[in-house]
Amino acid sequence: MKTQRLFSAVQPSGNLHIGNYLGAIAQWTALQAEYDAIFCIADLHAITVPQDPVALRAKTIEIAKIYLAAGVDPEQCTLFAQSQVKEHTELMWILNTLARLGDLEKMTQFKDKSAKGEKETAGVGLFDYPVLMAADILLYDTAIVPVGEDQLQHIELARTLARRFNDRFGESFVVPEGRVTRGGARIMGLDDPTKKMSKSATSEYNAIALTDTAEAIRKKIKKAVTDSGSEIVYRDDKPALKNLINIYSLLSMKTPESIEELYRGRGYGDFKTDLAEVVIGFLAPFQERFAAISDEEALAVLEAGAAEARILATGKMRLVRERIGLIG
Ligand code: ATP
Ligand code: LTN
Repeated sequence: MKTQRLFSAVQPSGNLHIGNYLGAIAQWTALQAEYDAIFCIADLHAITVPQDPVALRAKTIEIAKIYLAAGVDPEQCTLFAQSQVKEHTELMWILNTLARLGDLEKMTQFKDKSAKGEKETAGVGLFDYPVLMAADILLYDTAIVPVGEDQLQHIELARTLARRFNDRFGESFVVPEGRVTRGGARIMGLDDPTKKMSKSATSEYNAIALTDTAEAIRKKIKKAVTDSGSEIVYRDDKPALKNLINIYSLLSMKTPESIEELYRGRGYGDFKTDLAEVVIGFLAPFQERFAAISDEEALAVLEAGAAEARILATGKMRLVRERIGLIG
């Protein structure tokens, strides 16, 4: 009997990359047997920046297929798109009345994404984004939220809002905890090891997408920046190499030390050639499964998942409305 709830989501805002996989999705598949897991495609979060309607719909279905191909198992968990369950936005409004401007102004993601010094033109949705994320989490009495490190600040806000609501209206929400993996929590960009690998990076050489061809992967790894020197060492003062060894290690199950050992006396060339093959070999079975799932199949999984989620969400909102004194 699974007793604790797990919730997580990814936005359908670009191509999912190995950072998303190693930071978030790999944890999901490892934990779904142990927790009562709900996985969501955060399409309402994606529209906080402009999206083409046709592309957004296609991307949402693609992400569902990626989840399934990566091993998210609808027999063991619930999977749906955020916009299919209207209670997410309803709870967001209520949490908005508890969130403070000061809470949101601290958020690094907002500061990064609203072009610097251009607060006047940044969207309100982008600013309010963490409150919608808090609603996603709190709606389902979530205990743990497996994510990459960049999302911990948002989870902290969900914790604050849960406590604020509970203090004011009585125990209503579980205070959730973020969970990051060792090693995979922050995969850095291949073109710039000082910034995290990101879906919305401008350079195509920043990230390896889960759906990249073998040829594209070889090219990206060849072009990946490296540090000065020529030895293959896993050290903080060699951030580019450390990131590449980290990816090698996580995808091959070899420790960073054994990788250092393997390439002792050999240069970056050999290391990069092998790393490309490790990534390609890891992604091949995933890509095969991905290609075998139809859009219709993915949509059916989402519809069934949404039906399950709606039952939980309507129950929770009934309690929330009553606590606040709303008559609706
Ligand atoms: P963007 O950079 O466009 O905001 P993203 O690549 O960060 O997009 P999200 O949808 O924001 O993607 O993140 C989905 C999940 O993947 C989150 O749990 C996030 O923490 C995790 N994640 C994102 N980038 C990385 C990364 N470079 N390393 C590890 N985990 C990551
Ligand atoms: N904001 C998250 C995606 C997201 C999420 C959530 C993650 C939306 N709702 C709830 C965990 C729990 C991101 O990765 N950009």
